[in-house]
Amino acid sequence: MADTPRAQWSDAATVLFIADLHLDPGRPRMIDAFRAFCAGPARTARAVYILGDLFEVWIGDDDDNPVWDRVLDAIGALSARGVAIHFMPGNRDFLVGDRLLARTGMSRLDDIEVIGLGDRRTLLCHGDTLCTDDGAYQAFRNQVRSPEWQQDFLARPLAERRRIAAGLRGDSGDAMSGKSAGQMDVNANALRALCREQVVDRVIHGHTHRPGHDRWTVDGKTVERWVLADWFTAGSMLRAHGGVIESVDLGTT
Ligand code: LP5
Ligand code: MN
Repeated sequence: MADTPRAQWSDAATVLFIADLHLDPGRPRMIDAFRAFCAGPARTARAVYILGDLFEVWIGDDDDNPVWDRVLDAIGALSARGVAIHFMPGNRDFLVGDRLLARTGMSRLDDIEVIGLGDRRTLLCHGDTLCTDDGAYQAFRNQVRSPEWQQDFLARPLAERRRIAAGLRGDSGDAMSGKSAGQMDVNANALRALCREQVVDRVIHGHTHRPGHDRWTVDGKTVERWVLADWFTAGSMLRAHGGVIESVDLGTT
């Protein structure tokens, strides 16, 4: 028997989904694009779901880079207007903590969430856990998601955390150049197993940076999948409204 979804949105509500923005102090135009999203289309929504990698790297809520104020203030202003903003951690920003959530008014999602969109049970995840052919990444993930490791990392000075994160980005880039595209994509069996376990008719995820919309057969039933686009060259979102989901290109500012 399927669990009751944590949230249920009627077809009359507008619900938005974004992921993989990779906001970075070195890419101010995308920070502007995100602020424009918060001050524009997001205001028309009842809820916004951020499905991971909002930040290029998040090294702790005490990061004092003033650029983050521009991002966090925009989110705070949106939630102050009554839009429910949900944050799911990705592989770049799993260190987002309670301080940032309190400041912005966002609520934290689990790594796997099922919501009701109209009469469709919709599973939300970042997407990295479905990349089961990437054993090196999954081992890395297990390590950095352990509370002990996180406590140790967060206790280090900011400058040292910045250096470690930059080193990991380099190591990850080197590792990825030795992996095939298929190995870094979602594993079909993992996706089907999750759909079966969670009894869903729809999946929305990001992480792979391969936006698309396709259909899967799971035990004879059709499951619809949407993969969110990244924000490397332009903003992008999925909008659910009136029983329909559409992909919307937000452009740049
Ligand atoms: O992010 P993306 O899409 O480029 O690549 C991911 C996987 N890489 C990662 C690593 C991050 O990019 C590194 C930055 C994270 C910063 C987090 C905040 C700071 C905390 C510091 C944490 C130590 O997620 C990549 C996948 C790819 O997606 C596709 O799915 O392939 O995975 C890797 O490249 C991982 C490597 O295969 C193995 C790890 C290399 C690093 C080894 C150092 C081990 C040190 C352990 C520290 C405790
Ligand atoms: Mn990711």
